[in-house]
Amino acid sequence: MSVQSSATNTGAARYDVVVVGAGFAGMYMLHRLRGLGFTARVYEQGSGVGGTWYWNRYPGARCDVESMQYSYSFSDELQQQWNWSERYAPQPEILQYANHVADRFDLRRDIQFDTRVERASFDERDNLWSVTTSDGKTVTARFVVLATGCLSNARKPDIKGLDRFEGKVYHTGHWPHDEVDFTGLRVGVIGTGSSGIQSVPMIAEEASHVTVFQRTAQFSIPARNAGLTDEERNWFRANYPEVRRFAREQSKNGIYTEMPDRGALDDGDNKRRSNYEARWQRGGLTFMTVYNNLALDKTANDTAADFVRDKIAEIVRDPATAQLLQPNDHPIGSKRICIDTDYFATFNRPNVALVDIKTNPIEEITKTAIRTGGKDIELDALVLATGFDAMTGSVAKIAISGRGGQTLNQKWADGPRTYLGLMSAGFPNLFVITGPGSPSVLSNMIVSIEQHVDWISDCLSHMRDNALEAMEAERDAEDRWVAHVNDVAANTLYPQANSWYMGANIPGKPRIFMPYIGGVGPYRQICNDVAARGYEGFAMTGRRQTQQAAAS
Ligand code: NA7
Repeated sequence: MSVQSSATNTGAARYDVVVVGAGFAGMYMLHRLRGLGFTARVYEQGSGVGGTWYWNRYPGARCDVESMQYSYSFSDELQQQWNWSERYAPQPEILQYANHVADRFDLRRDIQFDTRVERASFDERDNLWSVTTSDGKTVTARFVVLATGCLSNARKPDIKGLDRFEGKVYHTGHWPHDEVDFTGLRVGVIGTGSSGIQSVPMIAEEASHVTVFQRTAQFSIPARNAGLTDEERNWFRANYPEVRRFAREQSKNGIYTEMPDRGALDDGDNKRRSNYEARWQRGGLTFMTVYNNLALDKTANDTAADFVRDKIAEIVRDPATAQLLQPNDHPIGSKRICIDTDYFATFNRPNVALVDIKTNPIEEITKTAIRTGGKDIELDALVLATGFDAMTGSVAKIAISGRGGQTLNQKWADGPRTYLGLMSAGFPNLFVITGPGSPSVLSNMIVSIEQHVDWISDCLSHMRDNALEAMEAERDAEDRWVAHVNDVAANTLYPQANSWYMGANIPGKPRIFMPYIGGVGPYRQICNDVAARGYEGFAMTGRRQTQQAAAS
């Protein structure tokens, strides 16, 4: 492969790599490509960098991984110098960080904003992708990297009458950039996943009344968010080599924390309760790593679920509301656990009501109200905290055609199929970052992003060094990987929940457990071993072989 200049005399600009998306994945991909001397163009539909943090601006939006760990590790200067202000960074600060990275590494000059990639087609004769964007232009590239994000495709629910509602309607995943003021308004919030749970307490402080429409009660752990002290920041800065090494190589979820060495049933009731209490007081996602079998053994899981249900009953004063808020239809952790600030306590406020739409589904939305159980609840504004077409939704919006004109949507009609979550057979030179079949959303995303970007970067260098110009997942390797991903998931409690991990939140979407649950450390080792064995399971060809194949 030769490094191309960014414009050729054929008219269409030509790049080594087109990257789709300028979130944390796209930005780091661009940085690495530049460092290796590849030409690259990034297309981003938003007007700025940050991806999911650009779109998710709802009140209370915050990362559920601690700031000192939800940050890039590729530049030691950056991680030593950036000052996170809180234990869990709020969305504006994460976006500020993304902008800082874009400026610091001078990324913007290769990013075209306000531009969607509409189509990408692979030309088998020349091993080139043709990429058409929403401004009507087409460029060519040897490689395309989909850095489109897992939680970027906000989903508007199909609720009868929604378009008829005359008040303002907001989606948490597509929040306006201007200030939204709920003062004095009666607000309805549909959805009680992470976005609903983070935003309800904030909206309740402003609105005259909030009605929360709950289909599924969720497990949520207090964040215990607080300002970071210098001492805490400095501890991380001094220990980053080990923190990052552990997160990458040893952890399951890309987070530096204790690794549990015993199961929940190995302890007696009192000891177990005091362990859960300690984690509840500490706050955050590590509640789920107090024991090593909470995701595997239902009886063990029940002990943690019961603990949280008891906490809800202690916090919420009205017994009927408390009971409704207690999740009882899925194991704790099998839907992404939420991290909140005063979510359950918010239901003690006189201006907050909970409506059970599992028993009484929303019948329709009228011009001024939501009708459920034959009753109209009058509202001035509506917040849809209804989630995303996760993991595959943003990819599916692009018309991608590979070998023989097959589209990726056709190939993935029964669920996504990838080898290592990185490539899909029949789509040469097309990489996905944190795609289905990789740890992705089950992990600290930045750790997984950096691993994929580094692997892809090494792979492209290898191809250039060996005059290779096409690479493709082999179907056998892909089939084996898909079977492995399914087997690992089947041994856990995860498939027991109707979660977005399973595609269950989108009517008609195939039910397949999409992320790889084998753990960040083991997964990295598998990817490294594949590369060390000459990219085992991938077919790599040079120009001459391609021409011979085309001629025969
Ligand atoms: P989630 O976690 O997918 O939550 C969406 C919520 O909206 C959930 O409570 C859904 O209930 C509910 N929902 C979705 N569609 C409907 C309809 N049609 N009617 C009623 N209720 C509905 O999205 P979030 O944005 O909160 O969080 C996504 C991730 O972002 C999160 O996991 C973190 O990783 C960050 P359901 O549970 O499907 O019954």
